[in-house]
Amino acid sequence: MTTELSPIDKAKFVAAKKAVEFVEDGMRVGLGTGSTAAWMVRCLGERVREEGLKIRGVPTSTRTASLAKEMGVEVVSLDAAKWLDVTIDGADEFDAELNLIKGGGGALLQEKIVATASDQMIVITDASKEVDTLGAFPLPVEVIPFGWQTTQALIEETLVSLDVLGRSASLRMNGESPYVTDEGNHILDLHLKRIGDARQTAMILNQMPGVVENGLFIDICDTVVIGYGDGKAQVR
Ligand code: ABF
Repeated sequence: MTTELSPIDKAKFVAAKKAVEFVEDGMRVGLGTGSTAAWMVRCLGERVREEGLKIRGVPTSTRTASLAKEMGVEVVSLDAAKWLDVTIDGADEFDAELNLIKGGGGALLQEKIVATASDQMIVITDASKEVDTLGAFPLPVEVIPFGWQTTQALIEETLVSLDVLGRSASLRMNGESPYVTDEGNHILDLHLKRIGDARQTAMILNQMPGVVENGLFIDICDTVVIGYGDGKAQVR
């Protein structure tokens, strides 16, 4: 399965493969979004088909829901599952405290709801996403379409008082049109370069009326599985 993969894809695959070892029969599993999470869904599907593993998966996007069904993983809604044993998802950045930036794939809202409703969140990643301080990756913020430019202006104005280096926000596009999330919202990518106080930044952003959620995951992730191109994986 891995012979023809590039080193980066192999790293993602081995992280995913290692992480699905944490999944046990009968578990309710949050299924993340993104290319690394897609490997995890494929690996879970393999265990379902080959070992008869019985799980219920709660996808964090329509993309993941389609892939899970294709792979033979039973899909249920979060409300049907009520609470999850574990969520396995990718990330855009993680630091030494296992705080994260997520949402580059546009699914941060469902990802945060699902991860927060889980006993355990495992992040799967390659080593390139580890940082000393979060913020080089643009921070995604999901905003409602109504008055999004006013919300953008308010965010930019507020950033002046926060411990961040960059202060601009751009509307995420999908070709010529604004990107639309699964919940019908838009995404502003905040170019902060360095987020000195991630907890405060997350709190202040979420106090703004037009903001639905931000991509800072603080104290949510319990474990990070880092995959490497040589086929090794490290659990932290
Ligand atoms: C999701 O997918 C996101 O929260 C994150 O933005 C992205 C990571 O994508 P990939 O695994 O493709 O790098 O987990």
